[in-house]
Amino acid sequence: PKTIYLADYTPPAFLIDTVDVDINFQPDYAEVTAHLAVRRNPAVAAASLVLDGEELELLSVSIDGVVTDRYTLGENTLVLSHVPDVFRLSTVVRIRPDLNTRLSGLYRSANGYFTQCEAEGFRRISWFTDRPDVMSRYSVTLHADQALLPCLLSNGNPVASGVEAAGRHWASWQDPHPKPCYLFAVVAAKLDVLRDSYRTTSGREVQLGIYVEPGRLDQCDHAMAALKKSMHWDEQTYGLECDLDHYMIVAVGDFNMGAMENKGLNIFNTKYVLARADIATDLDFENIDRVVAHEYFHNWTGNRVTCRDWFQLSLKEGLTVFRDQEFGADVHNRQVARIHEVRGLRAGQFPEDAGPMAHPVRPASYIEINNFYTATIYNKGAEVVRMIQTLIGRAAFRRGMDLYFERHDGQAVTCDEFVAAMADASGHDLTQFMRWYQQSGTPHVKASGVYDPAAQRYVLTLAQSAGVCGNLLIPVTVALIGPDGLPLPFEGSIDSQCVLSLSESSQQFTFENIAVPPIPSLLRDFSAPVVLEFDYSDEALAHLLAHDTDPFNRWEAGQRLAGRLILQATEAISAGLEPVWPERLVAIVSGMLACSDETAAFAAEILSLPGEATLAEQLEVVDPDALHAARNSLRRYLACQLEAEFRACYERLAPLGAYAPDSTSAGRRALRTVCLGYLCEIDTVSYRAAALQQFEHADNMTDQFAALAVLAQGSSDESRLALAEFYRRWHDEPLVVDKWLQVQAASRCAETLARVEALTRHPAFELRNPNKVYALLRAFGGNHVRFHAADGSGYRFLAAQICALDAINPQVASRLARCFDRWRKFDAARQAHARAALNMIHDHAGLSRDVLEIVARALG
Ligand code: B3K
Ligand code: ZN
Repeated sequence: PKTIYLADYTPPAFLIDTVDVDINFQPDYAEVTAHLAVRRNPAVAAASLVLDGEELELLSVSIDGVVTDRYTLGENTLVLSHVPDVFRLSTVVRIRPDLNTRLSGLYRSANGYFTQCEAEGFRRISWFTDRPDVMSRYSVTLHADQALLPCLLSNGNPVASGVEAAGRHWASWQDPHPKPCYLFAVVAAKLDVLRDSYRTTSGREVQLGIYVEPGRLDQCDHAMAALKKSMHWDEQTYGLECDLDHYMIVAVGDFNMGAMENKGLNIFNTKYVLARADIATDLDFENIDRVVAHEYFHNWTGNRVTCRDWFQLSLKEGLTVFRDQEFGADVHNRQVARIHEVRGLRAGQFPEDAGPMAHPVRPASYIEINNFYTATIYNKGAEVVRMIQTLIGRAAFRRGMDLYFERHDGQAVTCDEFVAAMADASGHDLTQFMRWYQQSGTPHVKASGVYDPAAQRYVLTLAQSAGVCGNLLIPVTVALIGPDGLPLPFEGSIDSQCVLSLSESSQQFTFENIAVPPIPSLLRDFSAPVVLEFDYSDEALAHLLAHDTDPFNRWEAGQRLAGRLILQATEAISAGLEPVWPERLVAIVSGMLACSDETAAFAAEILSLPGEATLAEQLEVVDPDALHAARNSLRRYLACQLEAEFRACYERLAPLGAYAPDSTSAGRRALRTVCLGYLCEIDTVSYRAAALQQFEHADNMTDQFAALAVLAQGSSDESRLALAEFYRRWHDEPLVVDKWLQVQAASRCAETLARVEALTRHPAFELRNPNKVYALLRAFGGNHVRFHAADGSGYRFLAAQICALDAINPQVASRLARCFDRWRKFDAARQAHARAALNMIHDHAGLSRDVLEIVARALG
């Protein structure tokens, strides 16, 4: 397969001003006629027009209305040489959406036909210059059977519709906004619609519609509310209004990713639309808010200003994740949201950045662009945007956004343009900052402090690990916490903190008039995506955990303390010793359990230990069994020491009334679930009975599923009973069945692999449905102790599944193959098993380039 390089970018040789598409849906194929108004790009000297196409059966090509055979068909290209400077190109192709199991391009799902064109799906619908810097005005006409496919939708505004012979109908849509073809969408399906409307500040009336499988309108209210909240938030926060007359969201059960921001016609995975208290958890409700907002925000950051090429993907994704994070923080709980973001970064992005798929936020090359919709592009990309805001301040950041839109509305641009707007609006020099876009890997920042009592001075030294691109510009937000727990004011501080700019390999920062020896609170609110090393004593961490005025760093101190103890215990267990736990923790945890309702969500975060994958990154050679045993031993220790406190807290937090997904009551539920989890570590009949009781009597999915998840960590009768009952109750709700699969695949039980293998043959599982694959197979691949089993059984199982899936859906297979990323962190015997499994995938006949790229990098 061919590697594509950023350095090879050249502007398009031809521009396409308008596209008229006609799609005729027939029972086992669709005929697509496209008329393109093509004109030579005066800035580029090129003779031939090269169009992209994939799995298209070409029926005809005409130039200015005259059928021609003067073209060359290559493997996935259609080349027309000696074309006029301006002409109308028409092509007719036949495609087979019913056979399209890749779910890229136009494909069939239960209720009809749907599209997914990002990144390169449009070429699976029609011949086109499939690249984001070719922007065109589209008009679309759809023809289909009226009874089977009553909803005919596309981007923009409906302009006309009518009936045809033989029970068929048609509809035409026109999108007034020029767009790249990756934002093209059509839907032809049988769907119900929830309608509403939104009036923008300037008075534009936007018709809103959420389209779902018939019978599910009662699961759409939350998504509709989220959409209206997002529209309002973007007006308030960034002065950005909706530019559309119609904004539609369509939910589909077969979808490779979460959702897609097609102009005016978002297509969503059902997982991020459908919700009702009895089938969706608090986390589901919150994720729906975030994803609905994310896709809506793309309308400005991605659609109106789009990417010049796919290397700039983070231009829209990093920025839009940052925006949805800020929205989530504003409408939910800012402190807890930030903690979740950092947990996600450490569990996903840091390992990615330390493994074979490490790449900069702006990659320099790729083989398959779909492999680069990664935690680095999305989440590290969002951190990079957040750092700009931290460095220049919120007001300047807002001016930078305004300037970015003023300069680039309607254009396809690069990350440089975004940073330039921020630099120009703020007066900051961000030249050095640009290295964040070029350099992969997680930087380490070493900090040390010296207090001079005679001079009343504290000197903080910060040093960064050298990267290949040189030193980075790293914002480090700092406060100094005194012995009484109060932050000490110092010169230049605002609210007793300041943002230090670390730009050299080592720098000293001096704080004067510091009357007492402080404990530094560093990298507050996680001001940069780095690993911070500071030699805190256990006492200092306990002090910060109790007193830091930055809630993120309070949580961080707890995670550091717990992480350090678990890693020490891991070493002890590996050496055949019993772990010992310091009593200090008991008082800390006990204090957290006495929190108020308002701080319950935060307490739940403090009491949730760092995960195994996150901790594994800190080990030279990972012993996953010892790590697992150590972490659980700490949980058991705390449960035994604080049994009465956990029980009291569990009882105190019993539901107060009918379920509502608001953040305060969600916080109560989260902490109550944490308590139940600890209590069940004691593994007595009475706590299992309590869990079963909660499972049976819960009036909402959050509490019901929490109890199931706790029980599923064991193989008791109660566990079997609850799992069987859950499936009996919910087998008709696909999204709930996903939870049932996922909770079994994530279980620490020794028999998990055997159970997952059996579930692949269960009627509830379907290899063709991405949600089922993620729920069962990817959850198993993320089950640290079971996937990395010493005998290699986990590796062999997943490798075989990846090969089977690759023939159906390479994008999803390739995401599954990422479970192998960290195989080199383990001992020689495990590495040998993993290598054999990877080789088996690598040598599999007909392997897609998607999976090949991942596996070759892993082995390489
Ligand atoms: N932009 C889409 C992702 C498309 C995935 C292509 N493989 C979702 C999003 O980030 O909003
Ligand atoms: Zn996005």
